[in-house]
Amino acid sequence: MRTAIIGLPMTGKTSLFTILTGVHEAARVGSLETRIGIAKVPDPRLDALAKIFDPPKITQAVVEYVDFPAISKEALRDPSYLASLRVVDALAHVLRIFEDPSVPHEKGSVDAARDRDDVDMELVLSDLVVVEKRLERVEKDRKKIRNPELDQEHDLLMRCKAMLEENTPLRGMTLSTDEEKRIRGFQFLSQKPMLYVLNAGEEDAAKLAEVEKAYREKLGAKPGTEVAVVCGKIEAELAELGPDEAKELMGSYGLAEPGLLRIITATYSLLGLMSFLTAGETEVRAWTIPQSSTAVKAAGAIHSDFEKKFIRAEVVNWKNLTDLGGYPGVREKGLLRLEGKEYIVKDGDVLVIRHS
Ligand SMILES: Nc1nc2c(ncn2[C@@H]2O[C@H](COP(=O)(O)OP(=O)(O)OP(=O)(O)O)[C@@H](O)[C@H]2O)c(=O)[nH]1
Ligand SMILES: [Mg+2]
Repeated sequence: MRTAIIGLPMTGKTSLFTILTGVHEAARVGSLETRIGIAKVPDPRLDALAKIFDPPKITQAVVEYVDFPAISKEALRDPSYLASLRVVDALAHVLRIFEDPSVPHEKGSVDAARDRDDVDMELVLSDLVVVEKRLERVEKDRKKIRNPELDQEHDLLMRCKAMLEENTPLRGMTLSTDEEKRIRGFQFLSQKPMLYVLNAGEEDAAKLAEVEKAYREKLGAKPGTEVAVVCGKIEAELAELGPDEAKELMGSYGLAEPGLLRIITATYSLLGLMSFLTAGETEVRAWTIPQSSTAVKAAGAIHSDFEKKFIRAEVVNWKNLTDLGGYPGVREKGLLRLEGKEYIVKDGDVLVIRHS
């Protein structure tokens, strides 16, 4: 799972990257390279389980973030910039809402809705170029041979074109499973799920929830999008501190919860993800899978062999397992269930996969 952090110059992209990955690099303002970092998904359930199983290893789920150079018309014509943007699963667009005269704003004033629309339009235009090029090719081919496949592709591309020409991102498009497959190869930028990250000033630190609510209304609910807010500058500083110091500083700013948690939660919800857990004497671990995944798919996330040789899954809710102090307790209470391949895994399920 990889999310690209994009946005106009000096909006707080690198600050967000630091918040998420804990990797700090102050000297990169205006940098033209992309950087990949790993965010560990905070999960208190792991700590609770570790208390019971006392394993040498605790492994959090991870999500990858890429710090992209500022987005612009030029960048979106650069083949290598485009290529690395096309392969990500989601986009996080950093919108500046902090006022600070010492930080220049490319457009001269702070206006999140305008910046959102401008960047979305650039994504739309870049997709339109791809659609038109492909349509030209398909139309040529259709003159040579009759092929229902080509006709279907033509119709689908015409639908994309109509949407894009109305300046509507493809995120809002309703697609059948077949169309979804057909369209996937184009890796359209305006089709990628979009997280709008509002970068607020330190004066907003104590009321981030209110700020987020106000901006949700201002930006309007759009399909395939989510909104989250961070306090870029101070939260990036926090990312470098140890947990105790960070907590103290958070308290002094009035920050209720770490930005990492808010962004990850929003990313999970945007991408329809959830976590299940595994717990034993050697390792306690969280795994990320799409919501509504079956037990056999969850087994495959652990190991492809487990998916092929799946027999059954032993399932128990993490809270029951920790409340009752381990497996003997849940067995005694009859809370450990045996489930088959088609069982729909729930967030917080602890699984043991039985395989041949
Ligand atoms: N006052 C204030 N300044 C901020 C905030 N977030 C970022 N900045 C400042 O804005 C400048 C740019 O921040 P970065 O995180 O480097 O922004 P960026 O989008 O990565 O910038 P480029 O990569 O150069 O496009 C830095 O000087 C930050 O200290 C904020 O919440 N409040
Ligand atoms: Mg940067």
